[in-house]
Amino acid sequence: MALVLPLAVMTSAHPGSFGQTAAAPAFDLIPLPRVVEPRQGDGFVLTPQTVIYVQDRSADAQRIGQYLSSVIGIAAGPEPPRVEPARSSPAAGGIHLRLNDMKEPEGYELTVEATAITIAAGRPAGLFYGVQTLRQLLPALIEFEAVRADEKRPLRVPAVTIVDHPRFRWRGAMLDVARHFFSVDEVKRYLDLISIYKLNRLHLHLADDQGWRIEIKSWPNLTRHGGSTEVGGGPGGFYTQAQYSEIIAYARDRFIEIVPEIDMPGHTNAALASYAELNCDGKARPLYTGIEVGFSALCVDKEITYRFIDDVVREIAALTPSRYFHIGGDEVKTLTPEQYVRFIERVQKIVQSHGKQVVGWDEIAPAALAPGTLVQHWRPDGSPTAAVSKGARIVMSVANRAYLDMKYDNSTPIGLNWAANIEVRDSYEWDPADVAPGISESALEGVEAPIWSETLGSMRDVEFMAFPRLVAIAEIGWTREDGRKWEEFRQRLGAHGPRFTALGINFYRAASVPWK
Ligand code: TNX
Repeated sequence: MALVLPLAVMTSAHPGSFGQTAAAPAFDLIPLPRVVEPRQGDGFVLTPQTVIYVQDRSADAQRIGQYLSSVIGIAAGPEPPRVEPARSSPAAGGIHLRLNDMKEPEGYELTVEATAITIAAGRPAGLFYGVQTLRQLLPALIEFEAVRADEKRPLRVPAVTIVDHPRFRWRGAMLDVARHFFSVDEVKRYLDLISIYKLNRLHLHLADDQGWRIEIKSWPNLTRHGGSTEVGGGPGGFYTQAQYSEIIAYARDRFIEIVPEIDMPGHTNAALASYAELNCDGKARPLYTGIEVGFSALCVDKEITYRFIDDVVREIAALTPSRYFHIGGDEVKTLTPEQYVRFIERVQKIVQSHGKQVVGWDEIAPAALAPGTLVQHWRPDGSPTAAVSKGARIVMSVANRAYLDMKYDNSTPIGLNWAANIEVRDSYEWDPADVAPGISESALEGVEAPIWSETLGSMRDVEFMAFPRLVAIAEIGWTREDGRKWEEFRQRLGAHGPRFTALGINFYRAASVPWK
């Protein structure tokens, strides 16, 4: 019989359990869960007979069972564990996934005993996060496809009870596929990696001066011409609508929502190069492969501009389950403030007419924002107070903490440094609720770590900049603020070195982290 106590009781009865700095270092889990209670006994050993029992017949729950089976793979036996419907009287000796009446939408409880492992959650998302926690309780070697299965055994999971839910609803990463293009398989790999750390948004920056990366059937030259290059003059690329849908489905299976961004009115040279009529002077711009910003803008006083935007938003919105559509709005240097505000307000109406809510970079704050708009705060010297006072909610991506394209230090061979050099400690040791006066926890939708790709030409480059800083941001998004301490985090992070290696991640071996 599993010992499952309500969270409040557990927390108050064991005030020292949070963080687990002393005896058990929280089993090196990242993000750190709310409550980690080691239990008596030896824990659970996976064998070739271990079965995954899924109590709920929903497609989501079944998929999570299959996902867990594929994570374990052939580490426990000659075949991945079987996935079966739960029996009415719970069988001992298996891994049980079940839905209960837990209120926290992404919360879960994980119990490991000698006789069984149980993950219970109110919703499938919570089951998935419980599975990711269980994955981290298994040896890093399970991630290593090249290692012989018998070298991974015995697969022992320590006896423990974990009760957990996230701090923020929005725990995001952003990938700039415009400056350099990344293939569907590369995006899937990024999704795989971020899902291990319980991130639940991937914002795709789908258009910028250097490239248009998503097929728009009513404006085919956007990708045919506008998608044909990238920074440095490489061949670029784009996603067909079918490929975009494939990315969305892959993300959904990992409980990640894809948030599409079409940056406008600036950062639009690829569109202006593809269609002469979008320019005020009616002349197509040349394609652009440099890394300057701020020089391009749609012709905000021409009606065709809004027909164009309506078509683009309609086609993308129809493919996108997220309620959000990101309109960019950053770094416009060629319009008057009045032109800019009028543009944003008109585009907001278009986005709403297609059933979506606007997300924009913090420059959109002077416009009249509809309730429910999300403002992504990125400028270190800015303040989101104006946006908050209009009822917007904030996604915190402040560049001197959360930008993964910033160099670690002066010797980092790739990346930019206009906002800061960001060492791993800098990316961890800050509180999104304490970045600027006037925003508090309740105004925050969450955090997001963008990675801009001007200087990142390959997935290896992306991984080097994202790992381990993205893992630090993931913990900020999930773990209670009062449970985070750099001294303790760096130990847990060091323990993830072998897991990064097993996953083939090209990561930055920060000197400040005791890598195992
Ligand atoms: C600023 S952040 C930009 C991007 C650049 C990035 C480079 C933002 C909203 N705009 O266009 O790629 O800096 O760090």
